[in-house]
Amino acid sequence: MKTPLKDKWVLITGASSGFGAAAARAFGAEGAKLLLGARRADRLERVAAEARQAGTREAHFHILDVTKTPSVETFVAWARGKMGGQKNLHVLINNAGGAQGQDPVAEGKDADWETMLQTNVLGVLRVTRAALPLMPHDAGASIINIGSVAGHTAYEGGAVYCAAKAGELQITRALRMELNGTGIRIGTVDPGLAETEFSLVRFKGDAGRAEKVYEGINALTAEDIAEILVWVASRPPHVNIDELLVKPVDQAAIHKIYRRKAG
Ligand code: NDP
Ligand code: 8X3
Repeated sequence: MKTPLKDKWVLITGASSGFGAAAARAFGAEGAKLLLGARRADRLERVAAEARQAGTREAHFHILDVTKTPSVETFVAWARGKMGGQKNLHVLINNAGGAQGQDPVAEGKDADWETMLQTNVLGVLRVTRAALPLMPHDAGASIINIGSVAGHTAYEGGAVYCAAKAGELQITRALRMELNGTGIRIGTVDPGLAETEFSLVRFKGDAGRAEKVYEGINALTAEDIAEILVWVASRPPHVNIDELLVKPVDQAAIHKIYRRKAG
């Protein structure tokens, strides 16, 4: 039997845009109760309103910076308060992250490297460590980490982002073993090219360069991934989706991309 999501608490990091925002709307449509975090409060407020419109009675948000342990601890303490102090967190989605720049290592910037490792690797560790004590055992609870095709295959200019997502994959695998016997499920959903704000952030606001990444292809959408996240969390409690690689049909491999000509 499917694991119901109605009235279950779902915590989503990086809920202010892209996959996280779409996940908030999708879990909201299932009637889940939402705890949303990211750095941009104005965007979170808008997403929480959209999630309520989609169907949930409860969509709460709070500032979160996953690169800072005190921010993560404050956020999780807030989340515990919203849940009435109960050990009631049913789904944790570690989604906050992204890439910074696409420089070869020889021209890499310390700040870019540090941000990528802080968000995609240490952020996942910090949030998971803080949230695990809020997750019930043997009740079909799930942790879903967002990885990437980049964690499976390297590409030029992607050394640190690929290393970070490979790190996320290995953290997920280690946790899968550490959690064995608790009934808490854990897995990673690893998308290929998806048109969100990912490339705009990577290229620091250069919209033209960001658009080129998706030119001529039918990229994944944030909604495609959100639908998969709902599916993963709602499998029967004895079913663990360990690792799911999801690519647009136009992306057969990291560099093997079919692009339609304009016009
Ligand atoms: P977006 O840029 O649209 O969303 C990224 C989200 O992460 C935003 O909500 C942002 O919120 C949040 N975030 C970034 N840094 C922090 C931080 N320090 N603390 C808290 N939140 C943070 O991109 P996507 O939706 O595409 O990205 C979501 C995840 O999916 C990332 O982990 C990314 O690496 C991964 N991914 C993306 C793919 C793609 O092609 N789009 C493919 C595979 C994986 P804010 O700025 O408000 O803090
Ligand atoms: C994002 C996918 O190929 O741009 O994780 O690195 S890619």
